[in-house]
Amino acid sequence: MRRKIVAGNWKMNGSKDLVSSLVGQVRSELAPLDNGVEVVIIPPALYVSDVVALAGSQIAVGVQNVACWDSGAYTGEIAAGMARDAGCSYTLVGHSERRQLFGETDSQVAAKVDRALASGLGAVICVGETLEEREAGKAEEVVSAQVRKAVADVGAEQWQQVVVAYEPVWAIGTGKTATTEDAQAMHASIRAVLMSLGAPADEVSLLYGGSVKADNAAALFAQPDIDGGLIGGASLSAKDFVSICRALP
Ligand code: G2H
Repeated sequence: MRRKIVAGNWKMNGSKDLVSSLVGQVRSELAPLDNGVEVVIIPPALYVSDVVALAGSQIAVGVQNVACWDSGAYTGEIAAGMARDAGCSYTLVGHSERRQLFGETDSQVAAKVDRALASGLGAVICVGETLEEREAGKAEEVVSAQVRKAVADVGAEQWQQVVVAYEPVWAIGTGKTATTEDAQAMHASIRAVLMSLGAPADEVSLLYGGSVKADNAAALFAQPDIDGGLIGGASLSAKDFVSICRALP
């Protein structure tokens, strides 16, 4: 049985005020929800403890990034073990904004996955092609290579901590969404890649991300290989985020 997950990535947005208004509202509106969805809130790291304090048992908390190292002279970095210590259960790894704006490489992504899993965090590994790569017919090749490199060191007993989020770069924050058919095709291809690597691919949750909204979530989540979503902009509204959580079958 694969976990159904909706994770809200706040990116560099939010405030203490948003934490207290949004988390409380999401928590109370989710209370009667019985579709088995695992809800994760991923605020900026400075607000993790505030979200943890308000989240209750129905909402898990994550960080948006962790370091490649466990500790030491790495000013400004946050270790996976620290995120775990602060109450996080997940971290994003390799979000396209990290790859594109901060030059994060496939080998750094693999090292972060390794540190996250060793620290007991779930790693939401983000992959996705650019518009140029899609138009050149290389989307599956690019995404497959990203997946293979990111999970190269995952141990047989660690797969239950791995989640893959497919986020086509051209769909992020742009209002454009992949068609349900294209999204499903890529998710099926990612699952096939995981299977070819010897992973228990049917048990790994695959999320779609990129302009998921309250009005397009249900169609995406109805696809057989889409197990939930990674939500950016729409996760900053309690009403929209809860609607998306409810859209899972
Ligand atoms: C993709 C997504 C969340 P948005 O980055 O990671 O953001 O939903 O705003 O496109």
